[in-house]
Amino acid sequence: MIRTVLSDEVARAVADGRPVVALESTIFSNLGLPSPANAEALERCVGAISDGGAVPAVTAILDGVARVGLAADEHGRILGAALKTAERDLPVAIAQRWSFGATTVSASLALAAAAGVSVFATGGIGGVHRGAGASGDVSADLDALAHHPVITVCAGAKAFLDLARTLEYLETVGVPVLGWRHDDFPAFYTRSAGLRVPHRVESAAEVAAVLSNRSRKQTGVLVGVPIPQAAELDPAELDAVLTQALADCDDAGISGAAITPFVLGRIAQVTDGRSIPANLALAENNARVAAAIAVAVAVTE
Ligand code: PSU
Ligand code: MN
Repeated sequence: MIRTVLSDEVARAVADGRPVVALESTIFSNLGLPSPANAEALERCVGAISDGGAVPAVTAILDGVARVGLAADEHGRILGAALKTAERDLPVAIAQRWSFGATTVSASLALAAAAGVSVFATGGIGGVHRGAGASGDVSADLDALAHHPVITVCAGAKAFLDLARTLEYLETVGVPVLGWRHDDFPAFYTRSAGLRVPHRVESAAEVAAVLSNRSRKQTGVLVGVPIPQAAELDPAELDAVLTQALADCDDAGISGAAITPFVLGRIAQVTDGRSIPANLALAENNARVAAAIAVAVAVTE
């Protein structure tokens, strides 16, 4: 297993079986939210986890070391320029001593599992891209969900993916997908894209019980939490922006990892910046729900 360095606070909590919630660092870096929203997002997510009675554990590669939990005075380091670090990039980031490797969902799950942390909060996971039949673009996040024993709390997947195929993939690899007090799989900026989740849950205790009763002990659990109603964007407006932005990507030859920043920039532009507070609201809300789940898991374990 990959060697991780835990902060003192996270190490003590893990040793004592107290609740911990891992966070990724990509959303807080220059690859995710623009400044100063990224700093606000970090503060609100960390605050929501602490207020919920859990210990926040930001994951990152710093100076070639895989870290789980950062000291408060290190938070500034993850707000800047980063190299995107998915799970397969972790050994390269260590071997080449990257100054700051920003963890995606897949890398965060790998580090959380290695550190003994069983709950992780993020904004949106990666998934099956539209047109994946031709491009083959399926996020490594899905494979990581299937192979690390961690509960991921998200507001759905990235806004512009093929959500139906993402759900099909998760079914095939045996990841339980749960709707948090909600019948539909959330669609990031909006509460639903019209797709049902296989199972709805009402409580953190239920989620903890799902984790402890899995037949395959390496498999994760995915919890979809809809964006709070007050922060939701207009689904029709969003759909139009996405379709146009993806067509523009095609025309301009933008592909792979460059798609996300381009499309997110376009959404921010067209919604007059309203996508940013929406993103902060859903990230904080997920962190709050993840803390409650971590508390329930700590009681169960
Ligand atoms: N969701 C977003 N924006 C992002 C991501 C997710 O709205 O930037 C990040 C997360 O870190 C996620 C990663 O794990 O993108 C997935 O990237 P890819 O599709 O290249 O696997
Ligand atoms: Mn990809």
